[in-house]
Amino acid sequence: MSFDHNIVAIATPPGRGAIGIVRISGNNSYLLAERLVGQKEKWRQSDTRSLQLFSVIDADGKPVDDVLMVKFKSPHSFSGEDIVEIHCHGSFYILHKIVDLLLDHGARLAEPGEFTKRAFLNGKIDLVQAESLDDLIASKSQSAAQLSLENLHGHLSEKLLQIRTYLKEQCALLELELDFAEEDVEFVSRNEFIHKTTNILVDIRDLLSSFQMGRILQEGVYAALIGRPNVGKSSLLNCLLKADRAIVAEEPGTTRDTLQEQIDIRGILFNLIDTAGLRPTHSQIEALGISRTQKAIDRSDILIFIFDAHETLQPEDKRLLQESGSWPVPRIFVLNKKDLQQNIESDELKTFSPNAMVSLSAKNGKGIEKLEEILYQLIYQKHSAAGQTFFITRKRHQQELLQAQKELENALASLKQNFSSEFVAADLYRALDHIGSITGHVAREEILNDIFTSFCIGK
Ligand SMILES: Nc1nc2c(ncn2[C@@H]2O[C@H](COP(=O)(O)OP(=O)(O)OP(=O)(O)O)[C@@H](O)[C@H]2O)c(=O)[nH]1
Ligand SMILES: [Mg+2]
Repeated sequence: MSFDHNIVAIATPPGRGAIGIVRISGNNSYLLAERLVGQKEKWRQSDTRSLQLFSVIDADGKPVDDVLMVKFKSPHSFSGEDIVEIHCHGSFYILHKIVDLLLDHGARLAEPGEFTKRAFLNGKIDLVQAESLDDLIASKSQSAAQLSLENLHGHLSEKLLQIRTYLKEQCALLELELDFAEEDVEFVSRNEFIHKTTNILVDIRDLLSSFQMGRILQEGVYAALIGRPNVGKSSLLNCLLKADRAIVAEEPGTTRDTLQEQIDIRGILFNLIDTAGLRPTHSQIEALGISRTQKAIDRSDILIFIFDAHETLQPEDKRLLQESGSWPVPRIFVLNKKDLQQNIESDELKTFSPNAMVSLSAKNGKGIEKLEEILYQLIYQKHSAAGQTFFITRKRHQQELLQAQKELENALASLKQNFSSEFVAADLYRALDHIGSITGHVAREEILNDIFTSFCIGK
């Protein structure tokens, strides 16, 4: 596919840097680059994929910068078109000057994600890979980067392709049956069809159940720190962060708003949420804070309950414990203030069956590694127990898979009720469309726009 316009953008992040990169993609990108440099013949003769030194000049022939430039020849480039990268010095002025010169020479500014959109439209990557690229750039932890890279390499796409291939074959056979309707032949063995479609449904269910872990690995684990006022929630947040982030004070009810910070524990990202202490209150502000705590609890993948071990269990602790019995996420009990005399009834706490219990001091940091180990193990175990090899990471994938699942269930039901092949085929086609939307084999304009506009410019 060829596009009229040659697009240009700065590919490196804003700010001062040793090097900055400007990228051009399009049929005439070599020519545009030629207009930019003094040594035109050298540029024309230069090999692809090899960096060479050039001098960029402005309209009056004055030098702008000494740069390294490289050509990538279509179709062996990221976008599938001819690409030129200009590696200049990372000054705001120079980068923008080079872009301005290229605009004067006939390029236009790239829209967000336009390089990747071209890669997709030229069949270099599918939509899942395009999204993984965006995720990879945004990744903040080892697990997120690893997962994005696997999906970028086509791990998930291959699985979806297998499903699509099977569905396409079945659709073709069912259509053939319709062509020979008068002769009453069956090209698709009903038993085999039921067996294979059931297997495909299992694959789809596995993919659907990978969503929670996929999201956790990608976005990080949400873990709220909860407990009654003054037990040391904010102190624990600071201790885990190794930074003085939240206000800590002797006065109960210090934290009013929720406060979220990220930490990396052995390659897994955790989003820790410090919350307002839970207790009955007449203060309107405190009540608002408590309702935010409730929201933080609802969105958490793990809950960290904090108790003041220097004191006995208070009615507020007990109320919270009772309430939390029905919450469907792992709960860790932290017995804080280990440095003081211990008065808490830890045996009573055990009767509330926490997933783990740890005694520590948020004040001096003793025991904090144990909590980190517990947090890591909880996620690691969940991950390995699930035994998943493919992960979907986006709501979009989940929604399409849910629809495909529904259509396949309908197809099976139609078949079991001996409906004619056209009904079964119609269900299969719809399932095929939903799977195809994930990879972009069936592409709707608004989906493409949604995906690519969320990219950064220059990608
Ligand atoms: N001795 C001791 N004191 C602690 C420890 N952790 C917290 N504290 C003290 O307990 C008091 C309350 O700590 P915070 O971290 O503000 O408690 P909180 O749970 O966030 O309180 P609210 O925001 O009011 O709900 C402060 O005076 C802290 O210094 C600890 O491990 N040992
Ligand atoms: Mg606090």
